[in-house]
Parts: sequence; C-alpha cells; structure tokens
Amino acid sequence: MSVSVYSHLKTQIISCIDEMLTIEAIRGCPCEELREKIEENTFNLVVVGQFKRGKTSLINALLGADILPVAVVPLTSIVTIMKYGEALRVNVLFNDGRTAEIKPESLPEYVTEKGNPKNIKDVSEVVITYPSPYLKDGVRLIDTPGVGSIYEHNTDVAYQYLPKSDAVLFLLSVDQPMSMAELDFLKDVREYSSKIFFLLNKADYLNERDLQESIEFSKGVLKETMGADVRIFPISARLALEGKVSGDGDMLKKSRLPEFSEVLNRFLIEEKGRVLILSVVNSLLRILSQARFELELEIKSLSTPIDELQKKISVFETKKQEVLLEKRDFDILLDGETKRLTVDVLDADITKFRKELIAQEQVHLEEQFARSKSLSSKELKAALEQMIIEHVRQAFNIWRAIEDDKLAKAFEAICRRFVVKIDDAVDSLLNFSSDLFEIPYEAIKTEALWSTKSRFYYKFKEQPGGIEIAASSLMLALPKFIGDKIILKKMQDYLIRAIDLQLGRAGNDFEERIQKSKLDFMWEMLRRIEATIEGISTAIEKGMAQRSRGEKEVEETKQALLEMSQKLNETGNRLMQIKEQAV
Ligand SMILES: Nc1nc2c(ncn2[C@@H]2O[C@H](COP(=O)(O)OP(=O)(O)OP(=O)(O)O)[C@@H](O)[C@H]2O)c(=O)[nH]1
Ligand SMILES: [Mg+2]
Repeated sequence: MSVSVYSHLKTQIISCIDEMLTIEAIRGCPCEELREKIEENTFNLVVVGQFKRGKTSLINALLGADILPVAVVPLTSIVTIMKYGEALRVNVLFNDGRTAEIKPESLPEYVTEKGNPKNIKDVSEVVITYPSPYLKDGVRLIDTPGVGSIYEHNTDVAYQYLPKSDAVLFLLSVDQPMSMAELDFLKDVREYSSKIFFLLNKADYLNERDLQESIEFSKGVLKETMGADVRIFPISARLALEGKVSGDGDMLKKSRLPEFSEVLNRFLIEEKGRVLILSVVNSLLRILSQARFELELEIKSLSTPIDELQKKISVFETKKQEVLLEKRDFDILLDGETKRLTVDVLDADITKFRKELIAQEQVHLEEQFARSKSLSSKELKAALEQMIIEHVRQAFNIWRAIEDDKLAKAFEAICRRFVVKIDDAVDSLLNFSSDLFEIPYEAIKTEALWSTKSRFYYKFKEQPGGIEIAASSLMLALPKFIGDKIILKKMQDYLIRAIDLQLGRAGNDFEERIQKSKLDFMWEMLRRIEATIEGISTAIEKGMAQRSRGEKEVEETKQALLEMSQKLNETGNRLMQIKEQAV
C-alpha cells in the first residue's frame, strides 16, 4: 500500500462513518471515536545524529521549504516538532509549563545555541505547524540537537523523543568518518527505538566511486554495532531542498532523497497505517453487524406470536444476568491488573532510578566541588545548585519518556487481553440470542485493533510537565574554609530533596494516568456489553409495542426497517471493499 492509497482509504472510511452516523439504528458514539482514531493517527519520525550531519537540513528538504535555521557551527539546541497545520505557526513551550507563540523570524532566538546559549531561556521544545503535504497524513518530523558537540546539555535532549518514535532517521555524513562517540550514541538509540534508518548525507561532496567507498566503510562499521547488514541511503539534503524549491526535478532526483522517502513511507504505512485501517474497518463492520441483528430482531418481534416471544424474553433475561455477572468479574480483574502495574513496574522502577541517580549525581557534585575551589562561597553555592537543577531535570525528562513508553506498552498488553474476553462475552450473548430468536448473526473479530502499536487508551502526556526545583535556602555567613564544607554537605541534602520531590510528582502523575486510562478503557469496553443487552431488549420492546397498532402501520414499520437494513448492507459492502484494498 502506498501513501496515496492509505490517504484515499482513510477518506473513504471517514465517509462511511459519516454515512453510518445518519442511520438511526446505529448509536453514534463508537463511530465518532473510531473517526478520531483514524484522523489523529501520527507517524513520529525522529531525526538524530552527531552535530552538523545535516539533520535540520534534512527536515527542510523533506518539507521542501527553508523553515528551520541551519549553520556551519553547532546549532540546534532545542527539540523542534514539525506537524501539519493550515498556516506556519511557531509555539515555544517552556520548562515551567508556559507557552508562547512567536514570529517565525524569531525562531533562531529560541532553538539555536547562539540565540539561546545553554538554553538560558529555559525552553523545553518548539512546535511548528506548517501546511506541507508531507505532514498531511499525520507525519511529524522531530529535529533534535546534535549529540557529541562541546555543548553537552544538547546531547541528552535528543534521547527524550526516541521512545515515542515510529522510526528514527540516523544521520551520518560523508565529510566526517564515523566516530566512536557516534557508535556509542547509536547503541543507545538502538535501546530506545525499534526502527532505525541510516542516511549518509552530503553525498554531493563526492563522486560516485568515492561515495560507494564511503558507504562500504560505514556499512562495515555499522554491521559490527548492529549485528547485521544494514542498508545505508546516500542523500544530499542540500540538493533536495534546492531541487524542490526551484522545481528542478533532475536536481531532486540527483539528491536521491525521493528514493529514501519512498522506502520510509512504505515502512510507515505497512507498519502502522495498514493495521490501523484494518482495525477501524473491522470495528465498523462489527457495529454494522450488530445493528443489522437488532433490526432483524425488531422485524421478527413484529410477527412472532406473543406468548412465544414472552417465553424467549424470559430465557434471554437469564442469559443477560449471567453476562452482567461476567462483566463485574472483568471489572475486578482489570482493577487488580492495573494495581499490579503500579506496584510491580512503576514503584520498582522508581526505586531503581532513584538509587542510580543519587549515586551518579553525588559523584558529579563532588567533582564540581573540587573544580570550584577558587570560587567565593556564594558563587560556589550558586554553581552547585545550578548544576543539580540542570542534571536532575535532564535525567528526569529522559527517564520519564522511557517510563511512559514502558507503562503504555504494559497497559496496552493488559487491554488487549481484556478486549478479547469482552468481545467473547458480547459475541456469546449475540450468538445465544441469534439461536433463540432464529436470526443470523455474523461475529466479526476486532483483535487486530489491539495487536497494533497504536496506543488507544493509555493517556500519554503530550508535554512533559515543567520541572521546577526551588533554590535551597542556605546561610552563607560562615568563614570560607568551614563554609565550603558545609555548602557541599547542604548541597548533597539538596540533591536528594530535589530528586525525591521530582520522583514524588512523577510517580503521582504516572499513577494518575494509569488510573485514568483504566477508567476510560473500562467505561468504553464494559459499555459495549451494556449496549448490546440494551440493543437487544429495545429491539424486542419496539417490535412488541408496534403490534398493538393496525396491520397497515405494522407493514409500514417493517418496510422502513428493511430499508434501513438495506442501507446497512450497502455501507457494509463499501467497507468490505476498503478492507480488500488494505490487505
Ligand atoms: N554540501 C552539503 N552540505 C550540507 C548538506 N546538508 C547540510 N549541509 C551543511 O551542513 C551544515 C550543517 O547542517 P545542519 O542542518 O545545521 O546540521 P545539523 O545536523 O542540524 O547540526 P546541529 O543542529 O548543530 O546538530 C550546514 O552548513 C549545511 O548547509 C548537504 O547535503 N550537502
Ligand atoms: Mg540542527
């Protein structure tokens, strides 16, 4: 499936949903939710690499516009997220939770090392919306600061976005052979992300023979680290951008970016797009199938003799009670499972992270202390304090992103198991009623929805909340030789306090999110059992109520119901066609 097919199927599905929403026999809510899922699906691409490999240039090239600042010196210092929007707009998010919209021209004042040295402006990330067709189907491009430059603080920032990536674009460039630091970074990237594409940028510097040599060299080095042969895509971000901006097709082709783009898109669609389409279509077919069953039941109860109908209703009642009991069991089980997630996973991770971070930062603190002998007490205190705040913040941002991903996966695994069980309960109720009232019912499995990476229930926090650490209150009125020792001791206490405060917050935040995700899931899933029971009961009641009216009215109702059923079939056929195109 290509991007354009994906895009086309997506539009078709949305139009089917709109159609379904006009049919009286379908209750609106689940359809709306499915529409949201398909409309909000994103493909997150994170661009990483050593400084100056051309990450930012690549993003400009993919967009075909000179939006992000590029330079010959280490530049990008802040993560920038590009996503689709009707107009070019730039929003800056700060570590303390503030946001501000800025003019696009002011971008360098926030995202570059020069305009915002050492991130004195305390920016956490920048979000840019732009009407590029490339972003239209939910692609998000994430630019990260280069690792390994003299600006150490830039390095860590790059890590935070890896866990949520669908693919990582790892940039190498022909003008700098691969370094040890690059390989170390790659080892980390490998830990956090499941798919890495390797790009060898600035191919325009070399002739074809030298380029091949450069590719072979990188391949050899990468094979060792990755444990297998990897494909390397030579590209020229510069030529690609120039080609796109000037409309020079030959130049674009020469840049070889289109070749890579195609492979990348195919991967994204196969991996995520197709599964999403199939699962949404299956869910819609399921809704249709159930609605059709209820319609037929209503038609049936228009004509079945009353006492026969009443006997059947009382048999149905018994089954209904059984299913409701089962539903209560699900409630209790799910509650237990999520509690276990909090205790076994989250609490254990917090304890481990705390221990490691305290040990690591105590070493840093002592090193910094030894280096700062010449400072006055006041300066010493300020320097140590600033270091603690910076380090703790960095460490937390990274840990939080990884933990978030881990919890999301664990939570979805729980959901997956329950969905299968709940589907079975609903199907058993429908199959039972199908036998009882002698009406066909076609059960459609929706499992595919849960075998995807798309996280439907776990509440991701889009923006990590600000990390604020209050300065320590410490008297400095002691003589320097005693004072410095006391400062170190006080700063050690401060470090632990800062870590514990952050951990307390992060822990609560995670727990709350697991709880909310659970409630959401429970509500939606268990509601399906109730909706099924209600649907069946209502259909019978409606049919029975109609019978007291004249024969002519009954016939008219029957006709209207048959027409509605016909509409359901038509939409069902359209969905089946979509499904065929997607497999
Ligand atoms: N010749 C050539 N130069 C390129 C190409 N891509 C990028 N450059 C140049 O390489 C330099 C670095 O490009 P950037 O895009 O800023 O690199 P970066 O990886 O984002 O750098 P940091 O943000 O500092 O990590 C700039 O001078 C670019 O013009 C290319 O394909 N060919
Ligand atoms: Mg850059």
